[in-house]
Amino acid sequence: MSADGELAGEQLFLDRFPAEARLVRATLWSAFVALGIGALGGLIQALHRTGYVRIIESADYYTVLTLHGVLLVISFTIFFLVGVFTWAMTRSLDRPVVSERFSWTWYLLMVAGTVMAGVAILAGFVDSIPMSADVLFTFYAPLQAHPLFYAGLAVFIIGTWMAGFDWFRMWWRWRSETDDERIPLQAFMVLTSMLMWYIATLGVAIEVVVFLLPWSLGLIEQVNPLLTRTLFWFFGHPVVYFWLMPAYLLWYTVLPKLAGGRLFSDPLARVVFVLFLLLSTPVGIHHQYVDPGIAEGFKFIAMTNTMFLLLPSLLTAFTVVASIEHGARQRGGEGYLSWLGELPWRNPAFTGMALAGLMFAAGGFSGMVNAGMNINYLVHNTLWVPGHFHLTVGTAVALTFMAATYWLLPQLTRRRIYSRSIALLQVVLWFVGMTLMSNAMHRGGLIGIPRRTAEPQYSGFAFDAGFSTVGELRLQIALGGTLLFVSTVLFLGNVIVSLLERPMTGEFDDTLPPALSGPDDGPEVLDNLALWTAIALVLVALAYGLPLGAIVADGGLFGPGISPSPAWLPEVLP
Ligand code: HAS
Ligand code: CU
Repeated sequence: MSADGELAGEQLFLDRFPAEARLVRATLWSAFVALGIGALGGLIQALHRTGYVRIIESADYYTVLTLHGVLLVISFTIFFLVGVFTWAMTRSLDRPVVSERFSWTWYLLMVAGTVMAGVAILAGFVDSIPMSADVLFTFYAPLQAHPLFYAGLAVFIIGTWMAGFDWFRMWWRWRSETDDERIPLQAFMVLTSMLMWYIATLGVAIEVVVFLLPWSLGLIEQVNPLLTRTLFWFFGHPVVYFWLMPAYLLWYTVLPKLAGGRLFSDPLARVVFVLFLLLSTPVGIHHQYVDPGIAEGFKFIAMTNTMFLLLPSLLTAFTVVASIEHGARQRGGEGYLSWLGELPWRNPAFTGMALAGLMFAAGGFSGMVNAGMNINYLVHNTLWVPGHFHLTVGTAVALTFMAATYWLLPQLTRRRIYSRSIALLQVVLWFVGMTLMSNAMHRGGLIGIPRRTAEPQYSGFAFDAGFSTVGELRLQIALGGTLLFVSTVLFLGNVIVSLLERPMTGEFDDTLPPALSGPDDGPEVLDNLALWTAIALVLVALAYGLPLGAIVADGGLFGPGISPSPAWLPEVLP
């Protein structure tokens, strides 16, 4: 075994670790169920908002939007990533999970949490059930959901914490047997992502358990909305890197192999993950530039931290593209750019991930625009922001996960993908659909079209302020959204039909080559997880201590609060 935990020329993952393969399959199937339902919600919304097809009442728009958001950005992404992380830990440490029973426990908790939250959301469609959770995936006060929704979230998050503990235990066991070896790269990526997640979820755990759940149960009368918003964004920014880091894990460790090459630099990859651990959390206030009640200075600090946080992604762009180029040159590619033609574009796993990376370059750019305090005022709460996150989580992450499925499926099920051509068409359709939809969303945002509304037109206000006609943007959004839905159906259909195929015979090469510049080329301190965690905690305390203190001092821990019921209106308004 190499330092990177690579096993050359051995059996499939499924043969070496049957129990772990079963668990990973379960997490992936759960992710795909969430993807299917969530995507349907997306189609309904895109057609409703643009006015082409309206099968729901506008009053139900937020129920659909919450279903779409929660199922896709919380259930689909996180179920998929716990599968990738389990796969990556097992294969890179070359050892099974410590206790299968424990692993299935966290998986079942995550399922239970999703079902609880899902039932609370779906109940919103049925008027006779006095339950709803139309609070969107940004579930802060003053919107209030049924307690079942918050309880489901809490159970789900506890499941992810236990999953992280599972992987740490694997690593501790490995460590006790191999004293001076560097942590294999994939394991390093999983552990740093989880440390980041533990810090980030402190915010949402306090928000939900101390404030929102007791409030929705009626145990406390009111909450401080700004406090719950701030605690939400304490988690709400780093969660985006929790989705992104597994995609990066795949770009760093699988994509170079698919391109026919090797990762350019292992130490650089470690630096990137350490930077995410350090910087992901102390930036959350960049979602609150327009919130009154947070001093401008704190917002400025969040902006500065955000600009530093661009660094790991810029490093990734360099390292991953360099690795791909190395692959192309290994395959005979030459010239400044003509090597691009030598890449394995017929391989859907490669093409999907490469297109996801290309789109992320655009999504990263719109993120930089969001992050600038003054430009943010222009785009905040407009359609620009959904444009941004459909490129990031909706493509960099989602398309990478779908493309990775084409590579993981044979290792996990011994079934070949039913149709590589359909798979190729699927990833290209996603790219085209998203180009149309996100481009129109960004442009719509710039001319002032708001986000989060079923009726984006205000009477007496023309949005087409010289940019383009609103009609053209509407058409692009509806068409793009429809293509994305078709792409999802092709993906799920292809995967399901693959499972009905006969088990494959012959070789499937699931080994991963070591990096060109290996871990020993970097300083050992990179692997000092305790040190990086301590620094990360200090940075969080510095970024959040004073703002949170000021919010509590001004507005009280549990008040003044705003009740969601209209009954308070006459008291507050003159
Ligand atoms: Fe963001 C809002 C700033 C990245 C997700 N973001 C959101 C929301 C979501 C989201 C969901 O500062 C909306 C939340 C809500 O509902 O209100 N975001 C940033 C910045 C980055 C960023 C600075 N966001 C992400 C990622 C997400 C995500 C990643 C999900 C996964 N975002 C913001 C801000 C807001 C915001 C403000 C608030 C807006 C508002 O007003 O409400 C950066 O991390 C981006 C860095 C990225 C780059 C790109 C590097 C390029 C790479 C590509 C390499 C190419 C390859 C292909 C591999 C600098 C790595 C090679 C292929 C070949 C063929 C060669
Ligand atoms: Cu953010």
